[in-house]
Amino acid sequence: MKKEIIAMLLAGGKGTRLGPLTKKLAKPAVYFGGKYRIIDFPLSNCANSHIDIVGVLTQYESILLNSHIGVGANWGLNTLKGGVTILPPRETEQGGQWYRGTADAIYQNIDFIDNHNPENVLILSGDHIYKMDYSLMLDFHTEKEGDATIAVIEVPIKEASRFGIMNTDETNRICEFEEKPQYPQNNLASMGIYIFKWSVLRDFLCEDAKDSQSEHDFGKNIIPKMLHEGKRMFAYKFNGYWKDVGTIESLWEANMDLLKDDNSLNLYDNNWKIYTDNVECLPQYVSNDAVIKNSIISQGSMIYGEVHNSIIFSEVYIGKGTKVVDSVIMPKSRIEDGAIIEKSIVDSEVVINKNSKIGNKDGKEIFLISQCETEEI
Ligand code: ADQ
Ligand code: ADP
Repeated sequence: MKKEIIAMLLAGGKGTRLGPLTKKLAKPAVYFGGKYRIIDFPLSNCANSHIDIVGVLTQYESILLNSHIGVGANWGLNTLKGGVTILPPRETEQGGQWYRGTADAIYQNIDFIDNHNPENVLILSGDHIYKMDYSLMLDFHTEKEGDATIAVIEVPIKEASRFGIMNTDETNRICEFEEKPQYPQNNLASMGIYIFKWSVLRDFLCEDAKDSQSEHDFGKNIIPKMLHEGKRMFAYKFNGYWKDVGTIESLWEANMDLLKDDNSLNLYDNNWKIYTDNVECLPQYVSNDAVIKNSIISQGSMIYGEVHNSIIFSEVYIGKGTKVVDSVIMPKSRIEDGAIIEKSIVDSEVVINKNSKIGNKDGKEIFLISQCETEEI
């Protein structure tokens, strides 16, 4: 029997722009929002959209990601028919090689997809923070009888060169597409979320695999080729909160967005929960002298100092006389007595020494403190 749709989640990128945060961790495994990892968002979206078969394509530093995802139980995905399958590059009869790009990662898993015999394939990225009902995008795709549908969002024009940018006609059919244009003419950006008719995509992937000039990338190769060959490609407009957290600055901003009054991501929405691997921790403790304002404080943390407009992950220690402002402190880090942290991201398991001062709340830059080094971004 034909399945209407399955999802393939690309989680293999190195994430070099996140600096030391991804030295030992794949980008999708990076911490976010006090208790989550980035990949929890697309996985929860799949579960909430009733997509019950998800292949996760991993590659770079994938061990931690594998143990976090497991069989998908935290997202309720293992109890459904298919569940989550982790798909690292592997040896086959034809030999084996690393995924050469996003399209190659899907190409190397053609058998997995064929086994499920889907009408459509949803391709997702492991590094976006958003809540999205993919079933509405599928309805749009089906209604348009599209070969491909790309989710799009308007971005500030000064950021447009970081994205795939397109032009559409009045029926939302895509007429032009350029991957990361140097001088973007408009701001309609690809969110890197695609629904393809599988039979069509399959042919393009097989062609692309033979092309030695290709970088085997959806944005650079597959989408331009499909458009060039006149395929029916549509843009599905998304109006909610969406952020590509590929840089330290955007990761910090997305965390800070959670603390805004008008935050449209809303993690407290019971109709669209974001699930994660719940770690067992002690309750948090807040001392008599502690001051906490507009912050998210996670389990097992101990607060003796001041925390303003910050995200504190689990088992963090904030010592006496400290001041943490506009910052993100990842699990198990210790801010020793008297330290001042402003506009910074402190990686997990880092100790900030007594009375040190890091960051500047009035400055433009975000400071990143990790175990390996201290960086000014
Ligand atoms: P980029 O953000 O540059 O552009 P890309 O580097 O292709 O995205 O990564 C997309 C996803 O694939 C990430 O989750 C990454 O981890 C994963 N990935 C990268 N290489 C991989 C590999 N070899 N194997 C497995 N997974 C891999 C894309 C589009 C743009 C669009 C933006 C939106 O190309 O058109 O605007 O996403 O963020
Ligand atoms: P960034 O652009 O921040 O480095 P991305 O996740 O977008 O992060 O991926 C960057 C590049 O790393 C991509 O071009 C991708 O092809 C490449 N890449 C993906 N997997 C690996 C890997 N296992 N080892 C090295 N590079 C990889």
